[in-house]
Amino acid sequence: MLERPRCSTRPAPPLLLLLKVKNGTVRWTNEGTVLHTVVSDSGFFGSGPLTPKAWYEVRFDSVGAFPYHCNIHAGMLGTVVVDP
Ligand SMILES: [Cu+2]
Repeated sequence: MLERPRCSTRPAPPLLLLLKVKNGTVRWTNEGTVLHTVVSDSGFFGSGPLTPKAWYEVRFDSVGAFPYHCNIHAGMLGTVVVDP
């Protein structure tokens, strides 16, 4: 378990999804007004449709880069980067 991973997004944080990191867990919160999803490009994790204000959490136990996207909006991309 990584206690303090440094997480960031590339190339830009997905609009309307707020990234919050605590104790190795990343939480995405839908700050918009329409549905979004958070789906790992590799299938490692995936949320269902998130309604406004709904959130989804994933705990990262290994270092690496984890690209993800929104299934609903093609331009919504991000990468969680977990450093040792
Ligand atoms: Cu979306």
